[in-house]
Amino acid sequence: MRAVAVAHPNVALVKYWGKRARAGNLPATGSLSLVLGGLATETSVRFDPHLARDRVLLDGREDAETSARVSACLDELRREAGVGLRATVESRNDFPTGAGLASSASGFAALVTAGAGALGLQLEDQRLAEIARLGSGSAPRSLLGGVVLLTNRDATTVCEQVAAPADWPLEIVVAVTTTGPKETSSRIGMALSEQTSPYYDAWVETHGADLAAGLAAVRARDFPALAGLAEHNCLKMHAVMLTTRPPLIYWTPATLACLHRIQEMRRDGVPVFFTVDAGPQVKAVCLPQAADDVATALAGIPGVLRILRSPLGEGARLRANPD
Ligand code: 2P0
Repeated sequence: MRAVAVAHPNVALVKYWGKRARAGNLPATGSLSLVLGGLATETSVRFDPHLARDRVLLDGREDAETSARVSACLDELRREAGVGLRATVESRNDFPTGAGLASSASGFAALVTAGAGALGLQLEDQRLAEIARLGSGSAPRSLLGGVVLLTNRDATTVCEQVAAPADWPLEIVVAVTTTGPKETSSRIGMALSEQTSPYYDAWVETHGADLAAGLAAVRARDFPALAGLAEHNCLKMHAVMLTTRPPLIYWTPATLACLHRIQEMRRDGVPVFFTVDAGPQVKAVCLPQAADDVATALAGIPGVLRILRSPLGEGARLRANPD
């Protein structure tokens, strides 16, 4: 009753910030994302008749909030399988956790994949996406690979692959500007934005048009169109964050310096654009021929601690031969 799964974090080009309903953790909007195959989370789930409660170790540490979310996902899997067994969950990331690199997305995608595998469940994709969503609204996007569209239909989450990694080989250069966990989690930050930002309603109202434009740009492999749209959507989300009370200022000076540098490079004809999530890291999305220059330019910016590089990756999957 043990299985191990691997999943990759994802970065949204048209983002999710805010919920339609807290019950079921239903996002207010759809989103469009890239899966980062160069970064990985590996999660082992072992159901054990001797355990009185679930035990969750994230990079070797226990954390009550994450454990409660993990148990909520496992409860759904237990219900599907008709069992009451508790589980030991061990999850490791090969990249900084909780600092705006979507570790919860890859973590919960790997969790539900391993959990379903350990219980021998063959769930429909949509059901697995719903269970992953309870843990993290962005996790369903890491169940599939390449470019992924998440939409809400009634109260369900539907994910589809818009392009496989080989269809459009984009590369992502991540500039890490801090390595600690962020001060305000996405879940708390979103609730504050919904309640206090005067721009929140405009964000939701204009989101459908952004999603349609982003999708059209991906389908047409139109890099300049995607670049303009993704940067606009990112900055619009940060406008909501900045106008939240208390304000959510996720950027560092190095974050902003990277944004300026990336815009400058694009003006000079380099195929690159930025996106930034609920943290200070900058993700530069580029065509592969530009990746070396982009990595060198960002590495030279004061305050950039580390550069990570990633091609597009595959969706969550079980490890065939776990040790
Ligand atoms: C995104 N983020 O679309 C946006 C951009 C953060 C900024 O999806 O509350 O950590 O657990 O559903 O999954 C963060 O989402 O939040 C997120 P919860 P989650 O990538």
